Amino acid sequence: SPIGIFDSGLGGISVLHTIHQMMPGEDLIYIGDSKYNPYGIKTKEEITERCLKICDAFMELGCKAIVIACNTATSACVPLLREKYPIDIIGMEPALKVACSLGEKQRIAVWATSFTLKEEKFANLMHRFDQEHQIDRIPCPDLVELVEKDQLGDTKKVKDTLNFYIQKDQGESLDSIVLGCTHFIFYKKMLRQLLPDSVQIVDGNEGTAAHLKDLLGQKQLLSNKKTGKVEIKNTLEEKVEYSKKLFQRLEECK
Ligand code: DGN
Repeated sequence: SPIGIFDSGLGGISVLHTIHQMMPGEDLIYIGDSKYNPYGIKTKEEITERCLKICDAFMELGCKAIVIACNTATSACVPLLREKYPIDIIGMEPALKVACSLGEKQRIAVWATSFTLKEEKFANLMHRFDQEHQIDRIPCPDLVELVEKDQLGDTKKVKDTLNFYIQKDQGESLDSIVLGCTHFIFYKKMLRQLLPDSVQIVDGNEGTAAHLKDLLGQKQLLSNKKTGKVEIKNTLEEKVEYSKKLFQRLEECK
């Protein structure tokens, strides 16, 4: 049976790609909720309602696990989803732990949606690390919008926006930036060019995929096929082609 993966729109395509790379034999179904994007400025109740709809759809499709490829949706309702559904629900959170493991007294900027940064889940995560490290929260709503609007090129607008967020935390003295929103992964290469070499860029995609593989392995639910099917859906029909193009783009630069 397949693994269901979803996000508020296109960001989760980067997670879909990482999972496909790590577990090529699995059948994957992706649902992007672009019709209701962005989640980042909605209420917890609104986000939860969308997540329930999507997870119901995955259950009907007979999924063996669900990955919430969205930090915002995870902060809103992961405990509730875990209670409601009988299969493994894998969530995402900003990879602060990875960033803090890079050295002592790290200066870290966490880029995410304002929702993720405001929620209790993140406050608890911060609390585990902010005694020893300096952690800045940077909400980056414009980056989500740029991705949703197909603005992935190396344009002035994209660079200006990235530079704006870099300047917000004085790029030079930083040790790392945590990409705590799956949409931002598409700008990783460009960010690399804009940032000094000393600044690491950290994200949670690999960790999430590895965790999923572990859980399925423990339950002997891993597929033994060589190549799985990747199906990409979106609640906005006109975004399906663009989503496939994004996936293809990641395939080509691996
Ligand atoms: N991609 C989502 C995340 O990881 O938080 C959020 C995007 C959004 O809906 N604002």
